[in-house]
Amino acid sequence: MSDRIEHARRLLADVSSVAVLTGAGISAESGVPVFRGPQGMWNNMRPEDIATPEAFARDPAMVWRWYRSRLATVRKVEPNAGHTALAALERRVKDFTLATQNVDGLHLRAGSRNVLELHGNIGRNRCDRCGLKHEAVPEPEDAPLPRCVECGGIERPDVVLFGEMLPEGIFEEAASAAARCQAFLVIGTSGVVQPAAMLADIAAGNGATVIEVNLEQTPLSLLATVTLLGASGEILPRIV
Ligand code: BV8
Ligand code: ZN
Repeated sequence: MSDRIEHARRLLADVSSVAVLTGAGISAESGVPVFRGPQGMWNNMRPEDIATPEAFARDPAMVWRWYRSRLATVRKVEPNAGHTALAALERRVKDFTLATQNVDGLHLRAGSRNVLELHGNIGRNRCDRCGLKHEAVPEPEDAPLPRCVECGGIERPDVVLFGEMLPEGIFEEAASAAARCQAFLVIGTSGVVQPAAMLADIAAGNGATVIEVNLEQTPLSLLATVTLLGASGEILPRIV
């Protein structure tokens, strides 16, 4: 592993443009459960049943129970060494973009600046009727549905559910960063969710060096110049 770490360090040494895609795996060591895989939280429920607008329309209380429990977890945890390593890398690289699929806000809390939250942020509520957003407040899982102070509409977590478009312009900005970067880091993602995973294809297609950090091989490993198998909280500080 150490020669792979050395290889990754060399690949990162003199680049001036870096783009990063992170997934749930980078927050696992902070104590935020991942979605898929052995400890995946989606092993006992299907994303299509919970994280979809249809599920929210059918049973908003059920969706809120899930998101409220996740928000409670996110508020209790801290960024880990993987998050802080990426914030340190950003300070060293002229052109740095971090696109995350995570909705836990941990990259921002770790000090990362140019963060594109592809799937939104669980720390914000959004009115399903008028779109008004505000900071989410922790509530018991079975509290009444949150209502918008402006129009009385039901509020939802400000996240992108399956079948929904990503926030306006966010993916385009991430795609142009992936297209111009010299090095693309893909960290802690199973690479199954689109269009996020496509960012790795865009980077590789434009000749970028792709460095993957994950516990396991993923469909994106085929694109990687080097795949470092292990925990991102241990590996990232060593390559940054
Ligand atoms: C869109 C909500 C439509 C917020 C999420 C076929 C059938 C049906 C649908 C589709 C299809 N093909 C494509 C689609 C569309 C769908 C999709 O991609 N489905 C997949 C599942 C097949 N995509 C969408 O619907 C997107 N919208 O396409 O719009 C459209 C298009 C045009 C016009 C109109 C409409 C919206 C996608 C966003 C969905 N919302 N979440 C929330 O609650 O979080 S996605 C959800 O999965 C999370 O955001 C999560 O981040 C994301 C991806 O998961 P990962 O981050 O990769 O996490 P995972 O657990 O899977 O993997 C963790 C990895 O880390 C593992 O590999 C593990 O080994 C590793 N790991 C663990 N610990 C560590 C580690 N690595 C390193 N260190 C560790 N310590
Ligand atoms: Zn409203």
